[in-house]
Amino acid sequence: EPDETQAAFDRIIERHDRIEPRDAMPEKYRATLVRQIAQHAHSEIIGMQPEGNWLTRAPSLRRKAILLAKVQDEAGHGLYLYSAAETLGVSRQELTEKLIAGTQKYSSIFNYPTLSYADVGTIGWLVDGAAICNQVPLCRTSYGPYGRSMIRICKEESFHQRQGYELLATMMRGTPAQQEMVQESVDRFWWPALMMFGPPDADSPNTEQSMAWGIKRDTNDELRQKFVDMSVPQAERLGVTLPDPDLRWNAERGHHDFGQPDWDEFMAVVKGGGPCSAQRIAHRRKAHEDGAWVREAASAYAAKERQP
Ligand code: FAQ
Repeated sequence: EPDETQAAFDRIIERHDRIEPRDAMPEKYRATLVRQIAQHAHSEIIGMQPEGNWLTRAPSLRRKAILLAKVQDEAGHGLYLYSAAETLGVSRQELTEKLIAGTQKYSSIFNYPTLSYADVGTIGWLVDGAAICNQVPLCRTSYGPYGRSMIRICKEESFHQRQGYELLATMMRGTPAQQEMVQESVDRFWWPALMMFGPPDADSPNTEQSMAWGIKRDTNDELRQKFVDMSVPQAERLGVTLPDPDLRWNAERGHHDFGQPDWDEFMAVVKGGGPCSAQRIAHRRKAHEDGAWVREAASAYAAKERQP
């Protein structure tokens, strides 16, 4: 019987069709999805902090309203993703506890500080830009609930990316001090943005199996290349320089050649040694603990409602 179950699963994967929550699936497939979806959900939730840092200091009411809406969208993305993970038999509570305990990861990018208001624009342009590059193909991932959650998330991320680009374009039409602020921000975020795609394929332990299962549709290096190719003309249009002396068009390949991020820095950040890692987790822990009474009250109310 287990062989038959495996064969049914393999047939669905071969057809590029969807695995749904009630379908039988290998335990490792389920565990890989829980790992990736939880990491993705945690990224959205932790990702609210760097930009949230500027909510009270946005330069106008309009910019404040935009930023508030964007940060709220990220909370929504986190919740859709926790719901997708719950279809695999894990609870949001359990995943949050693992995040706080440091046994589950979130994207390296959110361990860097937001030092100037231009960072709000750069995060929209480059971080949401990288997120879209990575997530559009995930709309076709083999696990149904994950793929479906990606559709709306990608629409919102595209809007976020344009918002960031528009903010930077406005600053680039401003004073020399504003232009310098944008360039300084792009200099800090470019390399961490490239790291978002994960280690080079040769050092990526999960890519091969995740591609075979149709969880990932492209490799880390393929998506990184796509992101560089997409960002170069946008940088030119903005009038900013990308801080990579090796960046140039390669007519033979039909792609840009580019330098490598500092992979030792990446590994250190992934292991919890990023400049803001401790602060991000401490903040999340406090919010979770402060919210305990709300969860208790909601459960008590639900129990009362269930009584005949
Ligand atoms: N940071 O073998 P691989 C957003 C880990 S966008 C931290 O290549 P995989 C939107 C990896 O987990 C950001 N850890 O792994 C937003 C693995 O460790 P493990 C979220 C990383 O899974 C914008 C180990 O390294 N997006 O939030 C990173 O096949 C603005 C080996 O790596 C997603 O999560 C990293 N950058 O490929 C929000 C997208 N890279 O788990 C707010 C979905 C790798 O074995 C503001 N995820 N690691 O202990 C994916 O596509 C994949 O999981 C990858 C990694 C591509 C990230």
